[in-house]
Amino acid sequence: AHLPGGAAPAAPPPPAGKPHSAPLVGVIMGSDSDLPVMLPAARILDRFGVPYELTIVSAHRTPDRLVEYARSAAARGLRVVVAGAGGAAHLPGMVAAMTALPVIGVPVKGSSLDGVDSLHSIVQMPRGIPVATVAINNATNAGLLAVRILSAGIPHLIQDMEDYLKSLETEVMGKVAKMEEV
Ligand code: RP5
Repeated sequence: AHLPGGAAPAAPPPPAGKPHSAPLVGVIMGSDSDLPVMLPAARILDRFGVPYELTIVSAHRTPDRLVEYARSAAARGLRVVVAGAGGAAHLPGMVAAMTALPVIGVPVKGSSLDGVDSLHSIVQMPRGIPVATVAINNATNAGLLAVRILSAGIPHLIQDMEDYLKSLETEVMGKVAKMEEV
């Protein structure tokens, strides 16, 4: 796995003889405390031979890194982002707002509220910006869903989706202009 901006956590080396290839999936999480929950996603991608990167991107603590990561994801060659977070779990939704790539959210169970807080934060995305949400702590399903999405790739749809996101932004900015006239 590629690990932008940090030392490698427990990701295994690529299988012997396998050519080094650019990551297709970004597996990100809000904190290093999420790693034990998120590692099964990486293990699934290993199993299918899908190259990925694994790193920490905190919506709250590293907001600039979040913007840079999400905005550059598609251009860097990623095709799916798997984002795990706990508590007020903004990470998957904010990434989805800043990339046209599919984003899979993993609600991470914290020390209180049994992870229902994370689940509700991630699953209740308002219309327009979808996050495919798996069950609490189920990073295995996130990895599997990423593989399924990759298996159905139609490149021009990424551009079409970027255009759609732009149209949402334009629509809201029109409303901002109107509200400022009130
Ligand atoms: C979130 O806050 C992380 O995704 C993590 O699940 C939770 C707690 O983070 P730590 O206090 O353990 O770093 O941002």
